[in-house]
Amino acid sequence: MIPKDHPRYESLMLRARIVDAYKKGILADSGMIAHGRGEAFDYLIGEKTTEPARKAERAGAAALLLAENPVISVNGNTTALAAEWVVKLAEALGAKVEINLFYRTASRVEKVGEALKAAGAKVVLGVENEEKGIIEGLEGPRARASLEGVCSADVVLVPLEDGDRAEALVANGKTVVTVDLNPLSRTATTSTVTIVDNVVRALPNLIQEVMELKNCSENELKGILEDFSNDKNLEESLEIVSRAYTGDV
Ligand code: PTJ
Repeated sequence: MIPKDHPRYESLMLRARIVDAYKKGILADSGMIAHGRGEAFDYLIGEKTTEPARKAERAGAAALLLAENPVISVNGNTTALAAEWVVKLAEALGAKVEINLFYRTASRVEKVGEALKAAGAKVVLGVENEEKGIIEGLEGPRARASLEGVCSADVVLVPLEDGDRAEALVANGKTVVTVDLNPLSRTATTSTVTIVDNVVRALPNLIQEVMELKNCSENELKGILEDFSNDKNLEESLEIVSRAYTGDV
């Protein structure tokens, strides 16, 4: 039991969810390590949504609203921390939800699917008994994707994605929106729009942006996307990280 007045209450609660998801078979063991890396970067940006993150969330929402076939690709960590937000965002966008696991096992796919359904998802792609598609340029289970989901998507939201897969998705002509607290990761630097924010804040913020932008014209949405530079935005996030030691974040 974590006392509510603990100064690191929020962070400890997220840890507890991660550990619980691991015990339930939703999270990969490496998912705990990935979470620790995320925690460290989150600490450095002040554990809040920064200005550049907010700009990226707006650009990401514009990209997803412009999509003809938007897909939210979900792994163990995202399910553990933000399953309800994934479902709400998918509803707001009319997007598909697909399970794509880096450490794929039939049992984890089943458990992640159950958790997404418990959070309100009606249809979940990427499950075991589905016809398999392939992301060109990747090999093994990591290459697997759903034919009606990621394979035919024009815009994919991939929170906490592995670098190889993010690169392959971009190479396959997809617009890739990612959420990654590490602005130096290969995923962050190769994606079209990188949101350097914790997935627990980024997904609710994306929903808010989608609601605010959904009546914009196609040209207005394209304008938001064209004005966004991922490289510049990552530089701004890195600047915030480097100011952290002065306590000035
Ligand atoms: O569930 P699976 O099998 O698909 O596995 C998922 C993980 C995340 C274990 C797998 O994709 C992996 O090993 O990822 P990496 O290469 O460790 O990358 C994870 C990235 O997510 C790192 O750059 C972390 O900084 C970042 N990250 C971790 N937690 C969060 C985060 N970014 C946003 N919000 C978080 N809560």
